[in-house]
Amino acid sequence: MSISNQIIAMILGGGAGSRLAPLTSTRSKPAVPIAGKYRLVDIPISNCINSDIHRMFVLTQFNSASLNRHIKNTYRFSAFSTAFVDILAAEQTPDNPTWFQGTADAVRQSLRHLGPFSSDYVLILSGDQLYQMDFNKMLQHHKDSGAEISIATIPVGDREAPEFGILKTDEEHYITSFIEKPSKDVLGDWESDTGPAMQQKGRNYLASMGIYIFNRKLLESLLLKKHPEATDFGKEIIPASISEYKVASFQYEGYWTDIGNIYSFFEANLELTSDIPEFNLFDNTKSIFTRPRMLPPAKISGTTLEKTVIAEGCIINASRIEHSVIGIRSRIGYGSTIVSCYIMGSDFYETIEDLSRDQNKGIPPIGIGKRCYLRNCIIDKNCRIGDDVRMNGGTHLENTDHELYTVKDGIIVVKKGAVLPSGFVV
Ligand code: ADQ
Ligand code: ADP
Repeated sequence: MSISNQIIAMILGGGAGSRLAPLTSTRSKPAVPIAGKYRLVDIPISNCINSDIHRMFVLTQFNSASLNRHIKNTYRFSAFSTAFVDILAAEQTPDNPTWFQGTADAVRQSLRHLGPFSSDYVLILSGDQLYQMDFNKMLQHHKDSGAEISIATIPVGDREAPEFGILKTDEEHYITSFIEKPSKDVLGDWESDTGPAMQQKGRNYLASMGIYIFNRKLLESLLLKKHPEATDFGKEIIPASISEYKVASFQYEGYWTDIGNIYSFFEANLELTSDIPEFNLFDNTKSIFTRPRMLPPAKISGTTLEKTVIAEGCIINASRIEHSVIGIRSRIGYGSTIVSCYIMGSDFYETIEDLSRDQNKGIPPIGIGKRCYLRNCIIDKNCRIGDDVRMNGGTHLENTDHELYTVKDGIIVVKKGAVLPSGFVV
């Protein structure tokens, strides 16, 4: 039987989304734009498609128009295939008046949608990670080792370890103990033999990547019968299962990064500008899929470009752009300098009439005006930034939430559709 008939994926699209605010204030987390032209949800979906897993549910806390539009317009499969990507938004039902309480609760409330589909296994994925992984290898390992639950794991160093579930295994790679987000003072007890290559990099702890394969019958019985009140996998279901079931660790050593907060999201986007980015968008066999938009090629004039990624449909006349990702349909005016920024771009072009109306009303057109200086910024979609605007992000700025922008960890995040008048300074 082909893999696509054996397994169904459930992608955890996000809880309240507060860690990525304000990017998540008008859209659900899976719809957040990354790398200039994709959305967060394209990563796990593309990994599934590249692994021949064609049946996917995206579990999200609220049903946003942009997520629905993106999924509907992007993942259209042939009428002769059984493939689908369905969004399951938290819904009130007579027996459950609440939102998803956590990851396990989100899966529990969505189990009834699995009902009619044949599958021996359920793959559970996080929606906020950047990686390219072949889940076939993990499934094969799961079957070969006779596991009932498998967790993908990655060696990490002591700085990151407290952010993850950390575990220990026996010689056969079965997990013998697990602790969710250990504090620094107990870390010493949690070191593992991660192999010489990883040890050399100081990566001595095995972290859960939050990627699980469950035998479907066991998942149903755990969530519905044994632990009907449990809300989380990391805090409850996994720790309670290791002594009772065969829980295997599938060790992965490729690039993987969690992009759940503004700082890691910013870093992961800008990392794409390295000479050889660790997340490889230029790989023939691991394409990241997204909506084909039929945009014109980018048009650039008079700009010095240094380590910059530019998406389709841009019109750029800036003086200098450095260490930045410039998203679809971005417009950047003469004399502007952009350093270490992620500019998401815009959803549409303004017409000549729109532009003259903007001018009459005295509001800047969509895009970035002339002679601006932007550093350490994320500019959400459809912003109107006037001329001579200066935003110099960095750790000298305190965290703040202003009507038009937010500062988090030194990064200035300009809110979607914000209008920054000429001369605006942060
Ligand atoms: P966290 O990422 O901290 O740790 P959690 O906040 O539960 O765990 O989120 C896991 C994923 O589920 C994220 O993609 C999140 O957006 C999503 N999610 C959370 N609540 C949700 C909800 N109510 N509805 C839908 N989606 C929801 C987990 C594990 C750790 C592991 C790390 C690896 O618990 O053991 O080390 O992932 O990143
Ligand atoms: P993309 O995948 O290109 O990012 P989205 O579907 O999220 O696209 O966004 C494009 C959105 O912008 C669509 O809802 C589209 O209807 C909207 N849009 C297009 N032209 C205009 C316009 N002139 N004014 C406002 N919204 C527009």
